[in-house]
Amino acid sequence: MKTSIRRGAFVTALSFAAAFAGACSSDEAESAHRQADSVVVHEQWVKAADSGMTSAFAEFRNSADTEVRVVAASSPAAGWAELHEIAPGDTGAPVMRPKAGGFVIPAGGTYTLAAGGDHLMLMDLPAPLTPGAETEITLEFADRSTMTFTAQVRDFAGAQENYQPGGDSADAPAAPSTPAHGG
Ligand SMILES: [Cu+2]
Repeated sequence: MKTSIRRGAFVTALSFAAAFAGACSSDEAESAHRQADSVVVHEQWVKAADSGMTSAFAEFRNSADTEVRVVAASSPAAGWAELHEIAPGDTGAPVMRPKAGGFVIPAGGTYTLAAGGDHLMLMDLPAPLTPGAETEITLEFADRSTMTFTAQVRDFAGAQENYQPGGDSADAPAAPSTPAHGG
């Protein structure tokens, strides 16, 4: 698939970085390099859905020598979006929920979003997403840089996990270990 990536808000991010550079010494800002600039996306697609919510999947590759962190996502195809993981729920059955800390793409490494695992959740769809259509998805990184890519909508029967809204996962008891959930 041809990959289409647009770097968003470049001028805004530059001026933000300039204002930031003098005062901040955190790991996330130690380099003037924007996190979004070191990431490319492959194999991106969205599960077709008539309404409600659906999942988006992709593989991200980070060419930088430091990790980068995806902290938020948005899409014109969704009222809002979340970064999700799949984990054992209260009953032991797998549920999906917001992933604490976002998606960390290791230095020089990849991070894969796939059915049965981490994914982008597109919620409150304003219109059906039909197979063959395309939509844009924008990722925001920990340094507030952004990247936008185009993903194709595909028919897919999997990725049917129940949604368990987040907010208290940090306080939850340790989940029992379970075999990897296929999907
Ligand atoms: Cu989800």
